[in-house]
Amino acid sequence: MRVSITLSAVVALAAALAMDVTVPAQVQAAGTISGTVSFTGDAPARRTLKMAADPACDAANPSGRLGEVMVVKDGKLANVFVYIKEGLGDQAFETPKAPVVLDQVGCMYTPRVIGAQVGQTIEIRNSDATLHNVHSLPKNSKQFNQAMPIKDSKIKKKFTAAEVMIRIKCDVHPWMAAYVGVLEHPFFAVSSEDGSFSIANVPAGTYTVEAWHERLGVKSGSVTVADDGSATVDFSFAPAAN
Ligand SMILES: [Cu+2]
Repeated sequence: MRVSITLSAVVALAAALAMDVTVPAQVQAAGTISGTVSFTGDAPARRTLKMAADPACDAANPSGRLGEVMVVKDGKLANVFVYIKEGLGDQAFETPKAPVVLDQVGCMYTPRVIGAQVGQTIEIRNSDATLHNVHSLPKNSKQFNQAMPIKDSKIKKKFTAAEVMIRIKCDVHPWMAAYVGVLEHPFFAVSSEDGSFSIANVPAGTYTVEAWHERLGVKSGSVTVADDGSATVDFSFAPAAN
């Protein structure tokens, strides 16, 4: 079979490859840490948020909207930030050029929990036709407090120091909250609705892994990752003590 291809197509292909096929150094030892986050006991009922103070928010959620502080389904807990806390030593990791996106959709932060590296751009979007005021509350980086009145607008922010976690709130809508875990490295994940998480490209080593939940606090586990190996660590949270 003979394939005909123009020179310009070859040049374009080469340029595309040169731009996109950058392999991070840590891929050489691509281990994985994965597991499941469980919740034991009775899950508290999720209440419907009262958004009537802003008719635009109400209109964006015609069937109501449940609070997201405790998202438990079949005994599994979502929105848990899981990350390597100790064991990486003094290895340095490049800051990703791609931004982490935090959107405001239907007057809710989406997603509620994200991770970013120190210095990585966090692109905050407003997909709503109403005013949001994004107010970050870090202890180790500078705060920002910025109004976003325009639908489909974006702002770019970064945090300059590691911190687990940084709360972000909206000064217009008191129910809005998001949490950002800022780390010196890329080894973090957030549990899905089925409680699962997976942290990729982990170098071989023994690590302390921490799981953080906004209401239930932190749990800690230990895990050893072999070269190209996968390791499992599960976490179980109990109802918060009153
Ligand atoms: Cu808001």
